Amino acid sequence: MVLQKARLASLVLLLIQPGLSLAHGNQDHANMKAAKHTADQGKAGVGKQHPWGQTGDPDKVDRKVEVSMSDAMRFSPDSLRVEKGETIHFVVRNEGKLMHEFVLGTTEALNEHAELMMKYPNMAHDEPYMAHVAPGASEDIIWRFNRSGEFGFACLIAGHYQAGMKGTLSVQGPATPDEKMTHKKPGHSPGDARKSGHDMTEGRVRRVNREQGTVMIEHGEIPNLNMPPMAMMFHVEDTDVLNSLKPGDAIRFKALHKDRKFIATDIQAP
Ligand SMILES: [Cu+2]
Repeated sequence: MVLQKARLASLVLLLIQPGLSLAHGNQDHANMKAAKHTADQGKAGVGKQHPWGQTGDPDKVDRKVEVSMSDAMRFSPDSLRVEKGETIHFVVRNEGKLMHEFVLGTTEALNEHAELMMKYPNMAHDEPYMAHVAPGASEDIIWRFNRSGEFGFACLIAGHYQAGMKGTLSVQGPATPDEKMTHKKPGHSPGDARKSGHDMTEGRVRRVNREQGTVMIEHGEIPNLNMPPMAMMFHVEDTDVLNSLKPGDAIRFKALHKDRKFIATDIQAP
């Protein structure tokens, strides 16, 4: 019910201001949510380790934290404090009339991502530490803070971050020796792009949407677009290729940015 409302709301928004809302609003949210958790959680139900934590287990939530977002480009509260080891269930509510999002990360990661969003406003992402929330809707994130440090959260929709839509998140607790290694800047994974030639990108299929002609790809570095590894939605020009793709497939492809859209061409299974 809530999800349907959210979709309806983003559809309406799409009609009113196609340019803006396309930023993050054109996803099938129901599918996205369902796939998000399975895609990121390994066999043990534990997601990839990020410097700011990992996907939390819904059965091990310590506390619920409500965050609201407004068209004044502010979060409330805009400062959070967490004990190291806590699993937080965030309920993120959009009180405004514009699309907003809630993304967790280090300051470096958020800055880098915000810059990409200014460059490519139509980028549609999919990570377990972010929620795109339609006007009037709310979304959930379950996140385990198993690394101490000073982190943040932000709305990275083009212009919102720059208007100050961000907050601080402090995770208190002693650091363990292995944490120091994960605190370094998210580096370029060696080889990925170089190995595969100048304009080919390595990736893994997360989801295929044949009606929309899109595919969500967890991709490596894209040298020709100067984009770091992440999960992102691509359009395909020839939708027939989608019939041969399924979640989990390892692929190589050429990533292009054309008419404000990301396009995957020359898709090949290695
Ligand atoms: Cu926003």
